[in-house]
Amino acid sequence: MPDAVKENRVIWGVGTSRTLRAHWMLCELDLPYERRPITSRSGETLTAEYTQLNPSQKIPVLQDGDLVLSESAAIVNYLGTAYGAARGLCPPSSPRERARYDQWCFFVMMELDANTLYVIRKHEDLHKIYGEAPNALQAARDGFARQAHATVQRLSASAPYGPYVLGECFCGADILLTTCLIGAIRRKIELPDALHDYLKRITARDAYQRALQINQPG
Ligand SMILES: N[C@@H](CCC(=O)N[C@@H](CS)C(=O)NCC(=O)O)C(=O)O
Repeated sequence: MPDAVKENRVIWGVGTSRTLRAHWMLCELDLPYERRPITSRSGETLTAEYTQLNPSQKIPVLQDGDLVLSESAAIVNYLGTAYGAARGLCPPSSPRERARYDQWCFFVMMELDANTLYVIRKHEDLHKIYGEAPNALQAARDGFARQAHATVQRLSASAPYGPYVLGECFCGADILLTTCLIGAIRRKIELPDALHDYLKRITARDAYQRALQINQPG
């Protein structure tokens, strides 16, 4: 029996930056899992079976034994907490370090994803559903660029400085940040040089390269 079936670990969803986060963390951890390659806007998230797993009808979802988890950041952090100790991928446990880690996660998910990239996706790619909204679109693009500069300041304020968001150790928050920066480049938002340097270091990781392949639809 394959390890993934034995361990009953499944990721639902491929093809988006949010599904990439879950596959990437599993690749970092070298954990076996089964991949259910459903895609967004295909109707596959609307079935009764899937809605039971995630009432929001969105990807990704992780099943780990009897645990069912949605929200890409929660999946990344759960996997790191549950399985990351040996690889230094556990979020920090001291209250202050954990607070700094959470600050990165919430900052990225709100300011670089929900408030900006997701608004751009809605009113650019999905304008037939969400409507044309040129002012909202421009504000989201400008907002991302502004928060990208804030990211550089946050990175340089992190002690010790780099190469990762918490300093010397790669962590789940780097996965969240990287997927948003790649999304911004795809949408032709200019990024400061420091973020291109950051991306060069992170995207050279073998686990990232493997996850990119696994996250391909099909
Ligand atoms: N906050 C959620 C957002 C998930 C999300 O928006 N997923 C999109 C694809 S990137 C989706 O499943 N859309 C399907 C749909 O709306 O039909 C997360 O980070 O996991």
